[in-house]
Amino acid sequence: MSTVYIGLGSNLDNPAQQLQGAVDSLKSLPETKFILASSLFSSKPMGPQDQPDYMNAVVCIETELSPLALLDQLQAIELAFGRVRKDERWGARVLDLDILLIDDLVIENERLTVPHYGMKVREFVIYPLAQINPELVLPDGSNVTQLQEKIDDNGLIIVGELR
Ligand code: ROI
Repeated sequence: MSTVYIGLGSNLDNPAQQLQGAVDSLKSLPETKFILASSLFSSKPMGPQDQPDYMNAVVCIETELSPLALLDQLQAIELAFGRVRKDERWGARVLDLDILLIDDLVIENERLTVPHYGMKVREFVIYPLAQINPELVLPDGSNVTQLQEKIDDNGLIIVGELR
């Protein structure tokens, strides 16, 4: 059994509804127990600014799925919920599900990098993570609450709760 943290993000097609739909799907993953979800956070886009604000959240699950089997499941959920019509926006995903952490594992292969690249400097990952587990320590020994204290919130706000 592995404890896994997953980052959720959306900025298109009713982002709050996308994230709730994703949580509903995560709750019915095989061989998996849903542990808890952070609040729903609104965040300013990282990267190109000519796009809508994001909704972000982090969830914790316990799973018997292997890392790549879990990745397959998450990519299937992204496809089912996330895709917009090709003529609207090429390749745009309205739902991103990122594996952030799997126990203390460090994984670097073609399909999957864990811990998630860049998570330590993204307020929309670290704040929700610190909310659901302030004691959490990353494989490199850094504590999530200490990371949070170092990162500007960049206007991040709690706008609701996930069911
Ligand atoms: N910015 C925010 N605030 N939230 C995201 O989930 C997010 N995802 C992305 C990029 C484009 C990096 N910016 C983001 O993929």
